[in-house]
Amino acid sequence: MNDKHNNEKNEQLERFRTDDKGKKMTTNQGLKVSEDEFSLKAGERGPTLMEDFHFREKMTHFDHERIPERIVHARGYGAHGEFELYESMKEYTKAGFLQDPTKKTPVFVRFSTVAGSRGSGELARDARGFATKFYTEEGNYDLVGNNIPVFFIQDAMKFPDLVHALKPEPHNEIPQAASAHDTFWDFVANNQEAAHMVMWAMSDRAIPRSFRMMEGFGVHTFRFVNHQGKAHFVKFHWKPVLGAHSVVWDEAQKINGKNPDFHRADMFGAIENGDYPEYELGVQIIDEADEFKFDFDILDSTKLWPEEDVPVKIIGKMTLNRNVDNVFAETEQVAFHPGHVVPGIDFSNDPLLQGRLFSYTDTQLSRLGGPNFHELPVNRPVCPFHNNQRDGIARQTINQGQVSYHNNSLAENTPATSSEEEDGYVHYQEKVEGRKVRARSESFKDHFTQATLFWNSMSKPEKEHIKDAFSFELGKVDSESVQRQVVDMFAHVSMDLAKTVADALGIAPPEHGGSDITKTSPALSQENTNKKAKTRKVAVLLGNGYKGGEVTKALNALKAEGINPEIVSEKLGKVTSEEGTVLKADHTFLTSESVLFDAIYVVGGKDVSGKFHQETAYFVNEAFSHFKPIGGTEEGKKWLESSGKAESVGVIVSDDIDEFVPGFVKAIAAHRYWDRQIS
Ligand code: HDD
Repeated sequence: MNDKHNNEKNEQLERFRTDDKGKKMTTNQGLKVSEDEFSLKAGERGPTLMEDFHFREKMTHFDHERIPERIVHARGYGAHGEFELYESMKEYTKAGFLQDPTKKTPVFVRFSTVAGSRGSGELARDARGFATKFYTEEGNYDLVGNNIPVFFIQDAMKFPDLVHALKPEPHNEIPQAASAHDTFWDFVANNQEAAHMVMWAMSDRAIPRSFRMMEGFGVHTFRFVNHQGKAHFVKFHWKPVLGAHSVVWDEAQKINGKNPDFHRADMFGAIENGDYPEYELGVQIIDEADEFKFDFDILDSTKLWPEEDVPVKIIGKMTLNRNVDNVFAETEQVAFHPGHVVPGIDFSNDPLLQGRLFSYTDTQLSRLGGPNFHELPVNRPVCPFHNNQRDGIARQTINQGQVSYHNNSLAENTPATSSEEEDGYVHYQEKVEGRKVRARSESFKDHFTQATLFWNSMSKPEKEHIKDAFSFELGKVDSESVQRQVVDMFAHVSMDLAKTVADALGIAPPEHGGSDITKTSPALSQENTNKKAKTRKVAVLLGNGYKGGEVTKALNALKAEGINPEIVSEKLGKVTSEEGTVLKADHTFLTSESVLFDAIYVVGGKDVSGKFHQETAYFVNEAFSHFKPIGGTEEGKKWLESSGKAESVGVIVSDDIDEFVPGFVKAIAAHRYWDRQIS
């Protein structure tokens, strides 16, 4: 039993785990196998025989190992953990898992990119899925969100169109995991409600440094309902304790080549290391009476509630502390659904949410092959479940008894329904009236105010990154008409943005546009996030002939701050100091690159080759151009001084380790030095 961080869910999963190591091989029927290398043949060089049941079983199973990948969010990474509440939320909701701060709730989280296939590079410019399954005592509650608080469209009716436009183009299946192509931007220009989310997608948010360093949002407006039946509108937020951080676009593209598994490797390593990723759960709450108090419609998923207007109340923390045992069984087969709710959490009339309530079960039917996917270990609730649903493909439960209908007398009308007092789920009795119409509400028609709010809230470097992102993406679009339409559209967000992009594309600047929105929301800028050095990865460029005592002292001091230094040298194995002591290289210049690290510590050594110098120059120059902190002692310090970099911001050099380490740790926590100039 994997008893680290045990809880109800882990105990349940334990019943399904099996370890084949050390066991005798059998067929699926339990028959011991005598030979597993050669098929049964009529003579050594003869034809294979039909009666070879072992071959047939082995091959048949293999032939059917794959299931359809998710239509969106195919590339994902899952982990187990738990959620603890800071304070009871009973004033707002009767949800059992939000009542008692001493109670911990097991969770499973799956992070994902949206557009790419199952094996695609993880550093795509894309939204990230952030889906959480809370295994509560009242049933599973799924918060199926993204790392962006708004969405491209307002009505689920358009979701297939959006996804068709975003996915690789159908005539040549190009490009993989990228929005930089004609159909996506054609969709954007002709469905202008996308303006706000596109601003986010072109921002640093779409290239996170780590799943551990990104926010999560439930996006839609939901309802909290308390024991007295009083409802409030609510939006959910996950705030990463390490802060929200990103890489730069050039780096993202290189990481995709050097290590397309970068995000999962980062997550897996952090959890195995005991650096458990933590996210605080926040809620924004609006009284029902205030529904119409805002200059946007709270049912519109292309709008956020500025945190300065509706503060985020932090109510608990989720810690991810256990990697899965088997990616297919858990991460691939987990089935999320925004409609998996518990008493005390209800829906709003957001038309995007309402459509999602249909789509998620429907997709599991083809993906997981039938209606019994709730029986898969990862999907089972930790509380018992009883009803009259029966049979279907791959049914595992053996329902006893004669009766499978309601009402009945033969089983005393059980399984019985529960009243509201007995915690039966009762839908919030919102009064609804209106004509049946297919229309967009007048209150959903402003597509640009919040897009400009987002733009206004960005720091200067963040704005530069957005301009570059638009210029990159539209630079990959073949149709000049589409480029023109997009530039004209975003002129309504910012003339500065639109003109810069037009210039980069070599097309005429927009003639009309501009915005008179001046409001900002500082919470939207990643400049204002938590900044910590803990868990950051530092490449230590080390060659033979370094000062052993000094380097060991520096490495230990960095580790004491929770930083992970990894030694990069010319070869794997021993790197010998001038005193003859030895450190082990974790990587070579061939197997690693600066883009895989948060910071570089250059030490060098007295006995290094010309090639070492050349490789170091490449490593450091690249990290420098990605605005990363760089440290140098010994030969490294000299090299940084002679190359002119030592004077730049975020470059820390010293001969005194006691002085060097605190300065370097501070620089690592700062993450990036955007205003760096080559001196
Ligand atoms: Fe969705 C998967 C998040 C709109 C239909 N969605 C999926 C996943 C996430 C989201 C995180 C992956 C879950 C996992 O890890 O298994 N989706 C969102 C958010 C949305 C959103 C935050 C807007 C606020 N989605 C949305 C709409 C529809 C769908 C409007 C259709 C009406 N989404 C799906 C789906 C998927 C899915 C096709 C594919 C795999 C799955 O459901 O299980 O049903």
